Order: sequence, then C-alpha cells, then structure tokens
Amino acid sequence: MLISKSFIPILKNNPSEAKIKSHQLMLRVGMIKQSSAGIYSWLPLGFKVMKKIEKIVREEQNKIGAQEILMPTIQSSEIWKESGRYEDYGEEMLRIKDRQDREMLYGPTNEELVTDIFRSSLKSYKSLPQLLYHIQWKFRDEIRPRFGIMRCREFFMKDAYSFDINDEEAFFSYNKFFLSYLKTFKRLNLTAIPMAADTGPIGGNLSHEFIILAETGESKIFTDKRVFDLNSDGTNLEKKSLEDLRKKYEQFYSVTDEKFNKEEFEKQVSEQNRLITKGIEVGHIFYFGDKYSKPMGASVDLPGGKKDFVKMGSYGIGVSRLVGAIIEAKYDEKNEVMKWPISVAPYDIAIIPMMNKNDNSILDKSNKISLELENNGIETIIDDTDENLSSKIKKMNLIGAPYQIIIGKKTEGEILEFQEVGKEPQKISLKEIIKILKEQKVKN
Ligand code: P5A
Repeated sequence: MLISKSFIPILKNNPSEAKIKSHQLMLRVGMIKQSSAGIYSWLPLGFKVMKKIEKIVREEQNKIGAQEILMPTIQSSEIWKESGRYEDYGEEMLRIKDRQDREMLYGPTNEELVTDIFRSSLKSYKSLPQLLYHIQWKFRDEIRPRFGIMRCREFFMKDAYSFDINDEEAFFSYNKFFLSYLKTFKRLNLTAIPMAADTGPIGGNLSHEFIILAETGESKIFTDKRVFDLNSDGTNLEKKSLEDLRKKYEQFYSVTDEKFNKEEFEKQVSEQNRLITKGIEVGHIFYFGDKYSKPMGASVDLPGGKKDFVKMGSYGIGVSRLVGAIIEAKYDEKNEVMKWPISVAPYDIAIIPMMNKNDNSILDKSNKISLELENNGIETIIDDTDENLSSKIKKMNLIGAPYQIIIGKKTEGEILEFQEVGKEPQKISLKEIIKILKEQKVKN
C-alpha cells in the first residue's frame, strides 16, 4: 500500500478533545471518526486492527468447540418481556418502534435471543453441551460515553453462550471459556487477570472480569501481586485440568471494587503483596443457571423421562474496546511510538524510501521489495511522500508498523537497512527479512 493512496488522515498534533492516549492516537492517525456521541466509524487503519483482533478471538473460541452463529442487531421486545428484563434493563436499552408499531430494540446483549434459538431447536440432553457465539455490534445508551471507543454506545462484542444439563457440566463450560480468555489475551500480548466481579444486569452469582492494568482504566481492582506470575500454559481441555487452573487463579485475592472487602483483603494478602490499582475490563464471563431458561421454557428431556431447564452462562469480550486497550498498554506516549503486537499490527513492515524527485529508481526498488514481501504474506506500507526521512519515520512509528526498511540511494543489491522498532538497525538481505517476519508471524 502506498501511503499517498491510502486513507490514513494523520493529524499533526494530538486532538484536544481526547483525554487518554488510546483515544488521542486513534484520532491522530485516523483509525476512527466520531459520527455522533459515543458512535464511531472505523477507518481503514482502525478497522484492519480490529479485524485482526476479531480473528484471534474467533480462533480461540473455535478451539474450545464453540460454534459461530450470527444473530441480528435488532431484536423483538417479546423475548425480553418473557425473561423479565425488558423493564429492568432501563434507559441503557435503545428502544425502537417499527412501522407496525411493534416494540423492537437494538440488542445490548443476546441472552434472550440465543435462549429462544436454543429452545426452538434442541430438546434432548444428548445434544448438550452446546457452546454458541457470535461477533456482532451492540448498542448501550451509556449515560456518559467517554474515552473514544473504550466506553462508547455502539461497540463490537464477541458474546458466547453455554447450555448444559447440570451445574457440574455448566462449570466445565465456564472453565473452558476461562482458559480460552487467558489464551486469547496472551496472544494479544496482554496480561489480563480474571477477577471476581459483580454480575449487574446479566445476573447470576459466579462471574469474572478479565482486567488489564492501566492507569486510565475505569475498574478499580484489589489484588495479590502473585497472581501476575501465573500462566495457563500446558492446560488442556480436561475437566480436572480446567478446574485446577481456575483454582490456581482463585487462590489469590483478586477482585473489582464491587466485591471488595477490606477485612478479607488484609487477612488474605500480606502487605508487600497488596496491589490496589486501576484496570480496563476487556472480558467478562457469567454463570447464571436457569435465570433465562426457566422463564423462557428452555428445557431438555433427561434420561428416565424427566425434563429440566438448561443451565446457562454467557461470556463477553469487548473486541472494539481491545483496540484501545492494546494502545493503552503498548503506546509509548513520550516518544510517540506505537508497538502493536505483530499479530494485530495494521502493517507488518514499513518501507521508507528516501525519495528523490529526479530519480524514480528508489521508489521502483521499494515497490519491488514490497511486492516480494506481499507475495510472502507480509503486509507492507510504503511512504512515497516527499517528506524528509525523520518525519517519515515519526509517522510510521505512530502508525505502528513493528518493522521498517529504509531504502536510499546507497541501497544497492540485496542488502537492506532493516530495523525492528526500538532495536538496533541491521544490514541484512530481503530473504533474511522475510524469514524473520514469517517466523514472528507464525509465533504470534
Ligand atoms: C457476556 C456476553 C455481557 O454483556 N452478555 C453477553 C454478557 N457482558 S458485559 O460485561 O456487559 O460486556 C462484555 C464486554 O463488552 C465490553 N463492553 C464495552 N465496550 C465498549 N463500550 C461499552 N460501552 C462496553 N460495554 C461493555 C467490555 O469489554 C465487556 O467486558
């Protein structure tokens, strides 16, 4: 991609309306454009990153056997009346009337709709467990949308739903998502800690929020530092192994402020291990048994002729919020360098030709190198503008291509000036560059 032909409307300075670094950067490099309060268009750069995050989220859902569906954004109020949540949900729900005067709504979440799909198709315990998910826009009429796409009104969420025969099997499903979330966030290069949390309007009494540390986060957390040393490597999908994983995390006090109890915190966590800080909620999982299946009549036949309501959980990841969360975690505000993990970077490598108006050979060479890289599955962006080298490098640092190649008059033959952003430049061949990038892409 040539930068002169791309739609990347970069601003010279940070926009004054943005208070946190992710919002500043997203507006500055033209990743998003606000269309009205809390509602955004996603421009090419932002959309590319979000799609890559979505792909990783999807892959990790598929790995635990969840099946992808797509439910609509607009729902009928009928099913919400059946579950009893139509009134409870309050002003956050955007209510709409169609031309027949029917009450509709823009879905803030999908527990009712998925329960309706389940009850109309599956009737036997033999079909359980079922794990269904979709990745779809949601709308919540937040009273105070802020920080750009971090807390907005229209946002992109992965929401999954589990259906099981009894509590034991339902906890098994819950734990599969627990593992899958740890793996998803790790692939995004984030340390997200599961913390006991309140269930709010979703309901139930077992819930974890997955939180990454950030000063600008809206969640206050109280935790035992040692939880950060844990990892999920080596955990398989066996019931026992998943149970042990959750226990491993739950042995350390880690809660959000709604669950905070000073006495317990001080009893369970020694002074030097206490951490009270802020974080961003990137995922949230819930177990709520028959909260929806009972009022909506979603039951299955059990062996022996009895029937029971299915036991359900729901599992959300803020796919669009993750774009901002990664920026909060990885953007070096002082030096204005964005370090996207290569798995979600909008471009893998920036090609920076030191242009010469009277000589097209440098741009020609850059184009050839770009073609070769693209043919090897490596996404490139070429800065073909007339700007000087330092402003080109600054621009690419902001966009956040993790690698750069500088092509000058002296670049002859095969050897190129290559740099991983933040590390020492090296002079190596295109073949070696392709090898390094391919390895990095496979690893991540
Ligand atoms: C779980 C899936 C639910 O809605 N129902 C289906 C459950 N949970 S949740 O915690 O309310 O939301 C899940 C994740 O969505 C992101 N999120 C938001 N992102 C941007 N702007 C918002 N206003 C917003 N609200 C929720 C969060 O990442 C949250 O963890």
